[in-house]
Amino acid sequence: MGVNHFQDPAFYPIYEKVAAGERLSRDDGCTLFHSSDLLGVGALAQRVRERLHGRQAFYIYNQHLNYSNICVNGCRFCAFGKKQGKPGAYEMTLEEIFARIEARLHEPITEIHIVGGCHPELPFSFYLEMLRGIKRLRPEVHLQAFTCVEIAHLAEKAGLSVAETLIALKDAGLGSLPGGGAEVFSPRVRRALCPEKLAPEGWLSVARTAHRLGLKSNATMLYGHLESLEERVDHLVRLREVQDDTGGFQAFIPLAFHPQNTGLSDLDGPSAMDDLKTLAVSRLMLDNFPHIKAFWVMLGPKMSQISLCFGVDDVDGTVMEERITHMAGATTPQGLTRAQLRALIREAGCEPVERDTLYRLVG
Ligand code: V47
Repeated sequence: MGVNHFQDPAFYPIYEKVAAGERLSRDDGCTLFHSSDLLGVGALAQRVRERLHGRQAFYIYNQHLNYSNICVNGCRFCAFGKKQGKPGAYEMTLEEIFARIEARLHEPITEIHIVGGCHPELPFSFYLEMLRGIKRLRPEVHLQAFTCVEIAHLAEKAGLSVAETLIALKDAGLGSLPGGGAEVFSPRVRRALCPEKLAPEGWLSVARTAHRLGLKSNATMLYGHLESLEERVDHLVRLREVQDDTGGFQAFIPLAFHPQNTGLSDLDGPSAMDDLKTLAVSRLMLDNFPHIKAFWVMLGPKMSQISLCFGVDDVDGTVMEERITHMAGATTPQGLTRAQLRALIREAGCEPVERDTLYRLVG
């Protein structure tokens, strides 16, 4: 890749920085987002991706478990969360949860990804029992459970500090935190979309505490709704600052907004150009994040495959049952097999690598 590669002359100084391994500024992030030179942004992001991971592309054999959608927050972008007692609200009992795990004991699952709403009543003991019970059934599995938002909620309900809550969950089997609930940190957007939800400072503080206690976590950004491109860059910069301090984030996952059945159903959601550009700019801005993940459930397997040429090095996993995106209109399958994931990666010219949650190689 040379300087002549770019349609957009504003990319030349950015190219020099990327080639030298220098950090990009907020202005660079905005320049990249505002440009229509998608292939130029992609080429820059691929340079970083290949420096970090060569041709490797990661996937995991995982199971998603959305134990309850009952939630006190009422976020306008969410079709999953329901107020207690309202149509569509559900909560699994511990027995139902364990039955879901038992049903797939014969599969070589290495991670169970557990996310739910902020339930007004479930006691803290329910969450501890859930983790302990799953660990009894599958001692070897890694439990990636509860977003920073759920952790802060559990702490408040239990009358514990965030650190005490995380320590108790860790003792019960928690292995790491998924990246959900960050949405977009802009106060303007949050006032419009999710005023009840844990504020950005709270989300970042839970992540910092988890990292201090030795728990890794992921980070997300919900994009393609009311946020501006500058607000996206700000979100990335705030995550980058925390990562400079803690080093505890593993992957960043941009989440493509799905409008159906939400309070923003008049919107279209992000375009294909936007999906790819957001992944590529994330790779470029988050120079201290090891991995950029394309969550195929939201992007679709086809877009996830192409994203491997735009800075992405991870396509998540087998999943098999997902409710949050599907309740918001996703038409993607509920799961992909290992063979499908490997074929998708290979066809993009990458080498499929099965990983566990902590990016250790499996098999
Ligand atoms: O926190 C809610 C988002 C998140 C919608 O850490 C929506 O590896 C799109 O965080 N359209 C949950 N997104 C999913 C999540 C996740 C997924 C896969 C992997 C990982 C990881 C994390 O989904 C929520 C919220 O930010 N969300 N509603 C919607 N309508």
